[in-house]
Amino acid sequence: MSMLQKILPVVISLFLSTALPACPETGYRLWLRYDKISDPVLLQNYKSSITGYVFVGNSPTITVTRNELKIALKGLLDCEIPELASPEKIKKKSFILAGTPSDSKLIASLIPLHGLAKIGNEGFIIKTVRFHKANIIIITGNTDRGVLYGTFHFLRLLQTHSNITSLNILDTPKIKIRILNHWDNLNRTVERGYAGLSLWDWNTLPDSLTERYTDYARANASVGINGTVLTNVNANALVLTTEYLKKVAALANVFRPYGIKVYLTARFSAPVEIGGLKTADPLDPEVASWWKRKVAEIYSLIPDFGGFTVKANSEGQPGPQNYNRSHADGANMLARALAPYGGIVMWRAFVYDDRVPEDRAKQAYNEFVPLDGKFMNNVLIQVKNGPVDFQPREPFHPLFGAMPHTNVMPEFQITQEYLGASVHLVYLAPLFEECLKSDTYARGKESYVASIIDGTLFNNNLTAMAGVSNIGNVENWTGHPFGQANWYAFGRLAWNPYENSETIAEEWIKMTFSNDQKCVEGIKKIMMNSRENAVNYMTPLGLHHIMYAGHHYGPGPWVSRGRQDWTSVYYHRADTLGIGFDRTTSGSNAVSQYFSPVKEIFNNPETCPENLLLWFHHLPWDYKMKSGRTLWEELCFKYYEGVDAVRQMRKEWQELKYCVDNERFEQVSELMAKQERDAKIWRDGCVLYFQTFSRRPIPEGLEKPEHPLEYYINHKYTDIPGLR
Ligand code: GCW
Repeated sequence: MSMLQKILPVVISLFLSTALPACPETGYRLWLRYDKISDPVLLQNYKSSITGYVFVGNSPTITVTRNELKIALKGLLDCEIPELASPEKIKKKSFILAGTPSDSKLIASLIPLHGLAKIGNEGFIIKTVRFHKANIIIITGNTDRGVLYGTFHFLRLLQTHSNITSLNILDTPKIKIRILNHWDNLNRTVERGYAGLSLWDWNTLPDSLTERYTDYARANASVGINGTVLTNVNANALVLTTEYLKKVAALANVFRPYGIKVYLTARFSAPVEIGGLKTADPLDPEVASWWKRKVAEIYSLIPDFGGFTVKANSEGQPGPQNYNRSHADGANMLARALAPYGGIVMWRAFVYDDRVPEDRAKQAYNEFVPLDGKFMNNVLIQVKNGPVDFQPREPFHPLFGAMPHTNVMPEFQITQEYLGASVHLVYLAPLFEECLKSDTYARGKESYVASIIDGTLFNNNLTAMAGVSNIGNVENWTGHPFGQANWYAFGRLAWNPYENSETIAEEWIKMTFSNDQKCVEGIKKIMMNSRENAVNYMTPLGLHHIMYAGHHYGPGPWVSRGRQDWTSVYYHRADTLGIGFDRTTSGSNAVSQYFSPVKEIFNNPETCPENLLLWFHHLPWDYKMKSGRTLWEELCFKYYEGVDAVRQMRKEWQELKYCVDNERFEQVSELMAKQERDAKIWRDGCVLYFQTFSRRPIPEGLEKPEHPLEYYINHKYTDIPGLR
């Protein structure tokens, strides 16, 4: 055999193995990819630090945690890491020991009590301890759930290529209930959902439990989410019937080991609709006892059921006001039924009258502040981040800080109803962070929204944070690959509302795309700019609620028909003199709902942040901005800046091709092209429309809109997901 004959098969097989494409990337694995550590030195280092692992305890939570670690290590370290027997007998030099001190004497002896005292029942400690010439990485908590969160944290350290040589981490969530709100209907459509159908396949439940339910729970647990409201706040009472409750129970069983409790939306009129009663009046004893029986039934099927989320007397939903009762009457009646089981009520403050358009931004405050102190301890008032409705930018909701004797929780929208659906790349953590870090001055300086909702400012024991989910049954969960970052970031901020969106972005990028420093920086730049860009091409300078009627995807500043406070003209109030909603003391006086000095700052156009200017002020077109431009010019510049930034982002993305797999690279490239197209529609439609009032030219040097205004007014969207 010649030399060539000998080596040919080897060459061919080598060629084949390198030429074979890797499995196509679907995005299904989210940030829990567990691919082999790309840096060989680090890989070696990790391998020598983790030569085995041992878990103590045998609860379902410990079982799934052990399994997660096992799968993750196999992927990350590219070898089977052995599970070891009892830790005392281990001869290995370096291994992981995970479990609670009550399940392991060794852990109890190595972890100081004062540490454990600090971490409550969901926190964890990760500590490298020297023991008989061995280095043990201890992952522990007071409960198995702490061990679960600690394990995910440890895996994140590996996934983000962190140093694990001498660990000493103590972490505990600052908020008790970290919960997703699914606006999922029983027919599997998802209100404001842009990622396919609902994950919950009611037709095949309770018998068929697909892997996806487990993966959903894993993903949530990995970021500390511990609750899920399965159904839409525009609720269907049917979910409370026995047949559906059995289906809910089946999901609860899947989620339980991952520390996730199930909650449902309670339709206020359920006693009439499914209970056969004549009324749903919360003060009627029969109604109260119907709910008590219903709640008892729920707990007989789901012993750790979390409670109810309720949208009442809002946008046509039934509620206590139908019977001349207050929100407190309604919430407390449900809370009384849930209290014996430890259940809670999350009662939404997203209310506005369907008759009187008193400035809509003021109505939740007006209705709820008089009820402060009247809600039971197991009730939380769930308040949207801003006073109107999840707009690209709003000031923080004035209810934060205004109900010191009530549990108040924020609700953020992860699904991008007003921010480009699953087409636009918009990293939302900066929006969430902006709200959480707003200083309300409720108790003087440094009364941050975060310190209200984490219970520290007013000493609340019950704390929560909700996010309206962007998840559906499409393969990659969120439609846009970057939508995953918003789910991730919500979880991380619910765990710690003081966290920075930039840090969170960095973690997510490393886990989801690459640890290559240039790549991380490049993607991070795109993400960190993305929200401001969207604000610029949609609603700069404090404009709001000027979107397309119905689906809310594109611009619609011309929308003027129908209920006044659902139109755009109600909000932007443009006329030949100027633009903006006067909410000052001489206007709707919404500023009065804020504490001093916030109200004075907002009240004065000179001190009002420019990015909220037209939220609070109606100003002449020639009003001088800080840049020296007139308001009209500035408005144009902002709109143009927004589109330019999308173009820039597209260029930056192209430069990242080298570090992103083909599938996601192409998918994002295509989406960005659409985003640019539609950002331009936003810009041109709005600028041309406002120009009909300002009667001023588009400033020199800015490109002319492609079409006349009529084109934008008549434009129909045909290729946007989830539009109905
Ligand atoms: O933002 C609006 C949405 C409605 C939604 C409502 C709410 C679930 O347009 O689709 O209804 O808010 O938050 O209740």
